[in-house]
Amino acid sequence: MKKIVVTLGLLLTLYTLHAQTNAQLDPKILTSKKIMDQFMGLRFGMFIHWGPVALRGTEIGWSRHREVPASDYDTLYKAFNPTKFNAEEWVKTARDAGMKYLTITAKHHDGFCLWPSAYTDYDIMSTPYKKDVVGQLAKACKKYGIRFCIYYSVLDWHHPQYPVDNPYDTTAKGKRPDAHMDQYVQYMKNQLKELITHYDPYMLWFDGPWEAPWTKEMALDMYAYLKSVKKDVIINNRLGKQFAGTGSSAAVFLGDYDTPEQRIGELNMDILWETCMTICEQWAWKPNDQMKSLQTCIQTLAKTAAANGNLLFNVGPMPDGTIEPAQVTRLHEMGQWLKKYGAAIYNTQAGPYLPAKNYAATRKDKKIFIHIFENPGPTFTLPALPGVNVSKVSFLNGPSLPFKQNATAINITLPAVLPDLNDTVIVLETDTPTMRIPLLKKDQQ
Ligand code: H79
Repeated sequence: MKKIVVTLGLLLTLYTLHAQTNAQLDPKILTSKKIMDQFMGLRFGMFIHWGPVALRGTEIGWSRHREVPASDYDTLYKAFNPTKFNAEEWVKTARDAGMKYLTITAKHHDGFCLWPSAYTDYDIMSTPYKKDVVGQLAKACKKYGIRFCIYYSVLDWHHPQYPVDNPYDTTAKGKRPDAHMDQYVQYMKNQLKELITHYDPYMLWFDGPWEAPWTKEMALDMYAYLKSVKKDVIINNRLGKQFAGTGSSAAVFLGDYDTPEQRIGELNMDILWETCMTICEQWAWKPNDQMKSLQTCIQTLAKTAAANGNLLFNVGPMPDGTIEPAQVTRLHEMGQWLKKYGAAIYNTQAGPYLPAKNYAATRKDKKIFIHIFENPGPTFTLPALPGVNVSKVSFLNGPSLPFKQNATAINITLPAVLPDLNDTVIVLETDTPTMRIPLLKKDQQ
């Protein structure tokens, strides 16, 4: 009897989880595995947070009504004139960094639209600049073979029909005089159709579904609508009310992949994810923002790939339309590393070793790539892989290394100075396709 109750309880739990996932959608509208595999193979993309707020150097997501009074914030567009903006320069910076896709904030929480929208005047055509930023980027991406993606915020603290205008004043919530969520959702659909048909994005990156006016039903309806406009468009998991954003272990979300923010996701071979992270501290540009070291940048990318995720690495361009030279240089340095070690990042998968303190692993075909983050000394010891024979060990794109293997360990002899102080990659060549090797368990490593 007890067993039946437990089984029933388990079934109910499973059913509830199931009902909250993509299973609520017609499977016919889900993005194909082939497209998702291709996307995950890209591994590295550029996120761009930009808009008139760059004139104040404060955060695009939450400085309106806080550091910047709304009356000031909402009129910044009148002075937004990025005359040095050159879409090809940005895209070349991304390509040079080894990035394979680019995601632009077409509309962030502040409601400003970086493209000429037929549905609002709060857009780039009302600025002195008067040129289509989204369109120029889409075109440049096409020219340079970078996949073009669009960020669009569900919540919009500027639009009069969206009920919340101020996330800080709880008494103001839902009290906008012209609030009309159904009409606002129609505005979203109009704009998203406009964006899809004009710019043909590879992916839509939603954000800000957490406020009360946006419901699960609206999310499901929007998802189906977008797929009816472009069947194969990839959609992240932030249309749904429940998105993990906190880690890849949560199985409950709507969309193609999970989106841990400002941290590397957890190793997961089943749930797809992309970490979004800033190159400095703020999403939008701020003067003298603290930039991450090259070592942190490279190791972040390697640790992300070694946890089976993508990295969407963010820059916030300046109000004149250029990316800070120091950031362009840092991205270039990452690209130089990728030129030599890209085979250990692109189109790889994580494992079979689990991410460790001073190393992490990726794999492809008959190769395991060990990313070394800290010099381990003259002998580097890895646990043996049950049933796997290592036939050769070498630096990636470098000389072979002496090694010995027995039933419990692989001991590799290293020179005193490693070729790359940020992440030296060692290749283990095996007799069998490495994806057949199960992930090691914690107690095996
Ligand atoms: O676009 C970037 C951020 O602007 C956006 N997501 C990434 C990709 C984002 N918007 N909101 N959040 C992330 C969650 C932010 C919450 C907080 Fe706060 C910001 C906590 C503290 C500052 C909200 C605002 C609560 C207090 C102020």
